[in-house]
Amino acid sequence: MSSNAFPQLTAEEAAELINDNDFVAMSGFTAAGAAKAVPRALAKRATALHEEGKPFQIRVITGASTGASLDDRLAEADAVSWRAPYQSSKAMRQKINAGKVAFVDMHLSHVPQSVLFGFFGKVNVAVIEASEITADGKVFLTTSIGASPTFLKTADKVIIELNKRPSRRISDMADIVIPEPPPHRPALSLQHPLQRIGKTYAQVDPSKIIAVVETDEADELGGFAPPDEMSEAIAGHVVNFLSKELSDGRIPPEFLPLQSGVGNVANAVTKSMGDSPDIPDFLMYTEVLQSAAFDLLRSGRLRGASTCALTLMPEQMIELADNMNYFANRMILRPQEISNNPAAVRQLGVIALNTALEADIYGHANSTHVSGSAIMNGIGGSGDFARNAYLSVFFCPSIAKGGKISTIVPMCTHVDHNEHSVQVMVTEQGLADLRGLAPEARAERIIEKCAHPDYRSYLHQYVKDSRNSHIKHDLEHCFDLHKNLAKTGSMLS
Ligand code: 0RQ
Repeated sequence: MSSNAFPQLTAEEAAELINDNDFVAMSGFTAAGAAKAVPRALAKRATALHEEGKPFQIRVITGASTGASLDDRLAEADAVSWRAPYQSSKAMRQKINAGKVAFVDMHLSHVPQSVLFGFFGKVNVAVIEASEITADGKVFLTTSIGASPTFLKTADKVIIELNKRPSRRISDMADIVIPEPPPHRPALSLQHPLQRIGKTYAQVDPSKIIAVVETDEADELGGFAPPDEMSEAIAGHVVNFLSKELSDGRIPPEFLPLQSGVGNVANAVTKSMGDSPDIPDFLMYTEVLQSAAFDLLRSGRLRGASTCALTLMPEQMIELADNMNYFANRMILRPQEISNNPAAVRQLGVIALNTALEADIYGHANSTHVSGSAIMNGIGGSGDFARNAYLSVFFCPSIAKGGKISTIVPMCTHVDHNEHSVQVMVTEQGLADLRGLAPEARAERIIEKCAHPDYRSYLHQYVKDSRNSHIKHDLEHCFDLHKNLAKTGSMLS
């Protein structure tokens, strides 16, 4: 599996090769395929150095979020000064919101090109998980591709975590290509989600490899909660809407590929799509393949999926490895500049299904910042898909924190997806189809269909009291619900 051409080091020895203030690019797109042993050792090293009163912090870029060994351990050790493009770690989030880590929240499709052109400076070291490396520099990646091909190409030095746990055959699903840089970039030729346009491996200049660290570890994935009443209600509205679009001819009879975001509601929606007799067998063109989609692949309801990462349960990983001939024909793992490529999303007619933290009565959506300030995870790939989708759907529960928060508000405190990119808004209360509606009609529909009944009269009154214009707002009062929440812990008090 490993080539003896490269220095075989322990994780601790490899961590010694990374210097204070280095810019370090690590593999990982969700916890799938994330570097594990080296960041854990780096965290220990940082703690030891800090105890001696010595500085040690690195700047970290990854494909997307990662597992506990990377973001949690490094954040807890105060070992990170700068982080991009996305994270979902409680410890990292706390450091960011305390102003101790500078965090750059980015569209995931932009990451490889930004690194390739040095927008953030030179990558000193890449730490990449792989299942095999050959003497001539072919790197077979594991459960995600992310931005690893570009990190391998651009980094000065490379450390490979050679993980023997994931099946080596996972890379049969990989389809890796780094598009030519602009202005000579050819049009992306993807006529079908399962079309192959690349190779099964990434390439590295073998002379850059300073260490190979052997590991045997599963991805550090959390579980999914089984669908509850709320997520089933949201899923029900989405499925009814899409089946009506299909029967009315606004979705072609063979259906369109789906993108589904992260989390339990997204998982429940995917499951309900599979359960519905009104939805034909379908395809996915997505960035994260979660457990419900894997079940649908097995049953055949999902005809195939293009993704950037496999966010699967450990038992599903075993099943995948045992049935690789079946799954390898139905799944493609792509780098994030292809899985999230705006041109591909537009060309294939992807239906984008993403989650918001809050939405306003005119249809802007906030996916990232609680009350406009505290980061949750980041925009991730939601913007890549929402802006370019055939149909862009956002959902969230109508209330949070037991009703103290309405997720439908007069004005979003932070906008990730503006009204032009949000065509359908859904909560457990109902679905607001916003297509063709001018602002006042959008407000009426969102309040009636999506807002929780406890907040509807407040929101109607807000519109009524607002200054008459194309978009009716009252700049003195548009954040009153948020101000109440900050003062009293509840929006309506
Ligand atoms: O708080 O954790 O204390 O209970 O926020 O809320 O409802 O569990 O939401 O886990 O589905 O995540 C938008 C964050 C939703 C996610 C977001 C509180 C709520 C709870 C979490 P607790 P839920 P989910 C592909 C696509 C952006 C990236 C993306 C996300 C916690 O989906 O990160 O889409 N999306 N990527 O109580 C204050 C509000 C709130 C609120 C909820 N309005 N105000 N708190 N909460 N609404 C993947 C990738 O890109 C890799």
